Amino acid sequence: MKSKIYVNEIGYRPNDRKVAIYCGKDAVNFQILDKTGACVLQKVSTESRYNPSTENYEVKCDFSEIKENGEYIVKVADEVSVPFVVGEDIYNHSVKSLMRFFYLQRCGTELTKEFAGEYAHPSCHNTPARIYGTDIFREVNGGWHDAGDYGRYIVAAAVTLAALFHAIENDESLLKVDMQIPESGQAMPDLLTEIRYELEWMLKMQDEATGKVYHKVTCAGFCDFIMPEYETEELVICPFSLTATADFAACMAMAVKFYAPYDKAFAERMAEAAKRAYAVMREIQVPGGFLNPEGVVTGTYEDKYELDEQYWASAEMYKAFGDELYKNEFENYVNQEVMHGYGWEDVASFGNLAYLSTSYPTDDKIADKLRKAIVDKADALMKKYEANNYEISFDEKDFIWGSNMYIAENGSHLFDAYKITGKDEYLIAAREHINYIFGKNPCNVCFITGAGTNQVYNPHHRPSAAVKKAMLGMLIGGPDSGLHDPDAVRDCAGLAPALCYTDKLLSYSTNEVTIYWNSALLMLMAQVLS
Ligand code: G3I
Ligand code: 9MR
Ligand code: ZN
Repeated sequence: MKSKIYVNEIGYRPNDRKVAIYCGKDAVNFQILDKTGACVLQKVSTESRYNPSTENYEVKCDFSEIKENGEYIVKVADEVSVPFVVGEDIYNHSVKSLMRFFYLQRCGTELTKEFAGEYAHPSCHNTPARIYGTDIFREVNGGWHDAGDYGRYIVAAAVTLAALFHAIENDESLLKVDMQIPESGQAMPDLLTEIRYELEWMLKMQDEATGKVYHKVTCAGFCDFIMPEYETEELVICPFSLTATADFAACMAMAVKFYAPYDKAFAERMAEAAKRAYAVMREIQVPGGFLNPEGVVTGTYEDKYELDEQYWASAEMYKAFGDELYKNEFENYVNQEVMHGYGWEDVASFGNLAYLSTSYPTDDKIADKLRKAIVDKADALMKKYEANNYEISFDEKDFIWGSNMYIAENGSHLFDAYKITGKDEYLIAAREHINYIFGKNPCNVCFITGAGTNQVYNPHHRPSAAVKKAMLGMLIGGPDSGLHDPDAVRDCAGLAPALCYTDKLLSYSTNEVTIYWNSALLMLMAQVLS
């Protein structure tokens, strides 16, 4: 539905802030109508303000006083918003579908109709994989397909699981969600069962002899829009990388405590794997980091800055095992320039959380320094948030590939500051990032497939394309002003940064999905909605 009024298309919880954005040059009178068409609130918007990200003027229509459950629309003159709901449980369905996505991405196993519906498929990618440049083959079946493609990448896997673990830490009720997976009903909560599916694959990607971890397993190139069992080219395991090995160590260390109560032997295997990876990660020094070897053209997750991964690993190792060595190494990394973030590329923020939450002794000065850096970062984000009409901590330069993940990530940074300072303003700002993703954005679309009124219909996701129906519960990448694919160039050239989004199957730079975008959103939702 074309409209100039943008709202969270799912809705708002009764006591949350509620703002709609109207696109126009002047302040307006706006009304909130209930389901019967009766006007339940009439107000004047804020003054209009120019927005460099949209190259347009917008005003805010704040209707936070509406707290009664029900269905509503916002009306400005003849223009109406899509209908939305006010209710306490509005996010339950989305959370469940965001979680079920991981099951539907399972590789190396049959997905049956009963659990996967139209996305059912026989087992895939289960031939032995060639270790690049050798005649050695290795069984690395399992795990989740990374994204719209069928590759499996350690860096992406590790940050996905880290975010999911933080989601659980912040909202234990996620462990009670019936994900409707084949294992549902067993003693282990569904989400932990699903995460274990990825962990078991990651363990297979560690070399027994050295403890080093292979960067990824994919075919040499990307396949067409086919179901996974039809991608039958040889699988190639790419060389070890420092980022993969460090992230692997961090992730395995984190996982231990979640599984120890259910399966001690599995937890011990992971502890051992983490220690072995950590011990050798620094030996894998390749100038410039991992790059695709000759002949392989799939995703690289290339990353020139590898210190943040080591920083994160040392913090998780200390938190999990308490050895002085890990503490000393972390405290050494603190004095160096590391990249903070919760994305695949910059991971140091995970390290901060680990150090600040360990039950082993920490250095007060270092802990204070970390807390100050977290609050400073959030304050910088707050400035952007206040300046942005859509109430996201972005300026016009921030709309890059996977912008929706950075939206979620920034929300988590704001939440971190809330936890440290207790100041509600950070929490309120963090929640606005969720409203943006669910439809309060200038693209006028709910960025989670299958949710809202203005939906994403053509995600760059092979099973969705093969079945000709968008799978539910996938956070798509969102606007990317870099115009990194031909469809984005064709549809978005000349558009303002925040509008560089196109719902085209071939627009992988704006309309793809990934496991770590879903997990970033789940982490934020668990933090600020529970
Ligand atoms: O970090 C720079 C930033 O400093 C700069 O201002 C900005 C300007 O464009 O670029 C930033 O780098 C971008 C980087 O993502 C940041 O995350 C690159 O331009 C952009 O090309 C890069 O995109 C990555 C893409 O792979 C291409 O490498 C995405 O983040 C990443 O999510 C994506 O991952 C792919 C996998 O390789 C394969 N599977 C699908 C998956 C999703 O598209
Ligand atoms: O489908 C691929 C997607 O998962 C990647 O993120 C993207 C960038 O690496 O590449 C996509 O594959 C395209 C390839 O790069 C160029 N030819 C068309 C492919 C499918 O759109
Ligand atoms: Zn597969």
